[in-house]
Amino acid sequence: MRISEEVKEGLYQGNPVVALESTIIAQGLPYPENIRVAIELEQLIRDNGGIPATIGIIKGEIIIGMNKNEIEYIATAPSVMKLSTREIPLCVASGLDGATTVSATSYIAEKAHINVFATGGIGGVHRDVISTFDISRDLEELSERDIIIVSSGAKSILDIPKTVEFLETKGVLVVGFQCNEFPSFYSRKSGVRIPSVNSYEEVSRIFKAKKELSIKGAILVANPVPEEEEIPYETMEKWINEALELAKENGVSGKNVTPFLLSKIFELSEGKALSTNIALVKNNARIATLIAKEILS
Ligand code: PSU
Ligand code: MN
Repeated sequence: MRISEEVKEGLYQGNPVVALESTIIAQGLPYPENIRVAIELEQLIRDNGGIPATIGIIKGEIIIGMNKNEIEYIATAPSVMKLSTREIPLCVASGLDGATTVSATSYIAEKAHINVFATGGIGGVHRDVISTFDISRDLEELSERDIIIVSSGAKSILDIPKTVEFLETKGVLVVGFQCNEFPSFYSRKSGVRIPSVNSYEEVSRIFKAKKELSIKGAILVANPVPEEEEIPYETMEKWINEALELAKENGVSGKNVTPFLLSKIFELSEGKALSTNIALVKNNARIATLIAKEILS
């Protein structure tokens, strides 16, 4: 495991470090936007007074705080594994390249004593769960990690009510950042009500109370996409159903489902979904940095 000098120094000095995942770079966003966004996210965190720590694995080495070359490498290398926590040892032991999902990133971030993690959307319970049993490892992992994760909820390629129920079963605290509905990634609504928090300070107090009480499990801060970038729920529903249909026709299964659906939605929306995706991740990185600062103050 290698921690970059910047991140090491930041942690040592008690500065706000924010973890970022690499699956969004390698499998979530298309090239060349993936490189541009990864670099811009880091810059945005720095501009807000934080230290970015992009996490991923290159040739078997776990890196916390990838540099620009490493980000470019993971964005373009031909066979980058998509890693949930269980595959970390496989990737490390075989000396392979791997991009970390929410589950693997939160595991590694916690090991490095990073408290806050920003992403786009988390994995969840898939709509066809009854026949496929497909529930993302993200949910179980978050139930065991001591971290704050800022995400725009989950995509409605998933079954959002079941995802939120499962998070409750697993003991993951879900709070809406200045909202009381679990956001569905591209749109601000989903119909699922959640408690709301109004300030960074409130999130920080909850995090500290949870620690003092030794209650394990992440705090999922659900931060809706900015209004001006939102795609109406009904429009999304149409594209999602088309993408789901295509996935079925092509026999896509397992860990290929999420990346397949994402890329189809980008195509069907003629780029709108991509620009919304980028806007919301950036907004999450900013909010995560401000929360990380508050925790340390
Ligand atoms: N949702 C998105 N974009 C993403 C992902 C999810 O909108 O890039 C990625 C994240 O890394 C998440 C992973 O942790 O997909 C979940 O994959 P799966 O459904 O295979 O567990
Ligand atoms: Mn899955």
